[in-house]
Amino acid sequence: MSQFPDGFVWGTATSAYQIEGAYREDGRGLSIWDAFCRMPGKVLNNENGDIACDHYHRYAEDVALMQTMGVTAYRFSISWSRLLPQGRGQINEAGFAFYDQLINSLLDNNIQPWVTLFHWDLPLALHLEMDGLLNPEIADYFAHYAKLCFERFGDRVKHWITLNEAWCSAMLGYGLGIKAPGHVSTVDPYIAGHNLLRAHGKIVDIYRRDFQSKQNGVIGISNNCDWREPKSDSPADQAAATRALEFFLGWFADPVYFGDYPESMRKNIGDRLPFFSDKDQSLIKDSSDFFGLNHYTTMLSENIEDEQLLQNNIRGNGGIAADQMVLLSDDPDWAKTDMGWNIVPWGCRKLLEWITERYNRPAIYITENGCAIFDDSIKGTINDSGRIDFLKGYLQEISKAIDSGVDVRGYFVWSLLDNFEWEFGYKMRFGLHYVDFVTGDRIPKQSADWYKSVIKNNSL
Ligand code: GBH
Repeated sequence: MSQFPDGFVWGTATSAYQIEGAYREDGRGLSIWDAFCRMPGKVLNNENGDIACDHYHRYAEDVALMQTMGVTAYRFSISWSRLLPQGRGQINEAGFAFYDQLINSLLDNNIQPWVTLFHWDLPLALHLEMDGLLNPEIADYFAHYAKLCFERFGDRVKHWITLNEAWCSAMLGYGLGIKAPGHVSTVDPYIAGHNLLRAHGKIVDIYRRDFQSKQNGVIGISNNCDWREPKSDSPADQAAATRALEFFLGWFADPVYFGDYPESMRKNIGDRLPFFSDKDQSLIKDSSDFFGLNHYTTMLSENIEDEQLLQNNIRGNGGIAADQMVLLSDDPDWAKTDMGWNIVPWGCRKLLEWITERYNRPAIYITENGCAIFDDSIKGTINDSGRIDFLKGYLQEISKAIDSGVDVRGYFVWSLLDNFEWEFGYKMRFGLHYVDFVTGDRIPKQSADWYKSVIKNNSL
């Protein structure tokens, strides 16, 4: 049996574009995802988030689902262009009203709101008018938007996450172009990532200077990282695995904990990797009250210098294989989810131990973990034993990590609902609840019931 510490936070997570819908209602402005989805061929079946789970209209029902499971926290993101349709300037009161209602309804049900300010949906106007994340000034607009959120919601919201998975915005949005805005480059991911870190630093500075002491909340960043296991015992492969983790998690966590990018990145990327000004550095270093981690899978890492092989090794590293000089692969014995992602629970433990060691034992919240897995629907009940096995396996390893001294304080299942899974459209279902996208009906899967008992017992 795995017993979790007292006060362990049990939650679920979603993001605005993936669930809200109501994309043109009540004054919402467009985001880069609204535009990206309209480019034929970018999203499976050319689907989009116009309606998604219609959470904008059905939020009360969704809060009730969480209340039934007994979660103590809900992580959702705010749609920037719902509050500021142009990303700056004119504000949209209807947008604030929506989040006020959602937050109040969560609190009425004893569920703590964990708010992500940016989960990839940059206002389209900022992208078109000023080049989005490539323009250094974007950090000021992030800061302005964040300040409005603290002013309006900070009396009730005590947990803030500045950015979700900056790695994905930078690498998949500005490198491979498989996520919005669909930009392809080997230089720009590093610029986009740099400006995201600068934005994060400014946002945290504002919160700490003007709000934290009055509002008594915490603020941090959530980074994603898949575990990298050396393919062999050779020192070269061991070093390759470390390098792969530095290029993945170190890219964003090293600046936040140490004030600069990992040495290995400087060495391999050269002058394509920007430098922090002293001012930026002082804002970014020590800018997270907790370590937010999104974790999904594991791959093997092999040291390799053949450019050609590396150029084609896109999966798992977003096309920067040639910068890392790491070839990623799968162990054929590993089972996979519907996404084709390897199911390797011990990889999660090793990653937690790696973080603990490298960043000097931070308080870690796993702000996302979950899977898309075949759901067998029989007479109105959804049998997703595969998901239960997945979550159980990962939670067991998390519990082992805690026993060995890793400070994990909470866990959020991705996701509360089946939702718009970005470039995979509605095909990939990550939810604890099944969503019928024709009627909008929600049906709890067996995993929702199972999660309820885990929460109730605070143990597996
Ligand atoms: C998260 O990203 C997002 O925050 C969330 O919005 C999304 O819905 C959810 O996960 C599910 O996708 O193909 O073997 O190379 C996930 C980040 C980064 C995890 C890439 C898997 C690639 C595995 N992902 N990684 S592989």
